[in-house]
Amino acid sequence: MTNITLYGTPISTYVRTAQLVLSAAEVDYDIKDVGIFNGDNLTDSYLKKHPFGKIPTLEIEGETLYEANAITYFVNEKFAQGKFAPDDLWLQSRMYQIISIINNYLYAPAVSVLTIENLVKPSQGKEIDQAAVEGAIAPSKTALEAIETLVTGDPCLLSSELTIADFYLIPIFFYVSKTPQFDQIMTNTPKLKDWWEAVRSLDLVQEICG
Ligand SMILES: N[C@@H](CCC(=O)N[C@@H](CS)C(=O)NCC(=O)O)C(=O)O
Repeated sequence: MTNITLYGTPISTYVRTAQLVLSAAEVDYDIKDVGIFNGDNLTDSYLKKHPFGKIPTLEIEGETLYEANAITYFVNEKFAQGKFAPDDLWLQSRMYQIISIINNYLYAPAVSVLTIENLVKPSQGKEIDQAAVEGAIAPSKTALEAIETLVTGDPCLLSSELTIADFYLIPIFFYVSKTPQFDQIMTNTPKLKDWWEAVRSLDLVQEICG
């Protein structure tokens, strides 16, 4: 038992983002499973922690912290001396820009549609909504191409070191790279292709996503 608890199911990309920063910062924590397909996230007790019923939520120092953005910021500052955010103002701003693109433009088509339709629904015995899949290709491609223009690092997104932006994008790539539309949405993103080849086999990535 530790005094840090992460609520959420480890299949969630946002939970994995939190796990990546916690592990990279070598923080011991417990994970309490809160499922999203069985309604755990909408129970009264969980809604008291997170009024929007999303995962993850972190309990630490007697406080409850939700939103991956807040969790990754806190963990990075508290336990890693800020090393997972670039010092340079422009690179740090680019990091937040990539995170914002992921949250606002990539997650919905790439995770809520391509991942759920191709990888989750068949495992639940449900039919794939092909129209939804077709409709998610262009917005996924647009978001990835926008991120591509911001990649200045090697082998990581912004430098030679992992940042919180990598921790957001890795769990999404872990799923979307397994979908039949991956090649199609990645036609114009050679830097992201190289990035994914470099980071996918890192021990940290295998530990959390593998
Ligand atoms: N803005 C939230 C988003 C978190 C989020 O969307 N989590 C997904 C799982 S990856 C979830 O809780 N889905 C459940 C639902 O929407 O009912 C954050 O940054 O933490």
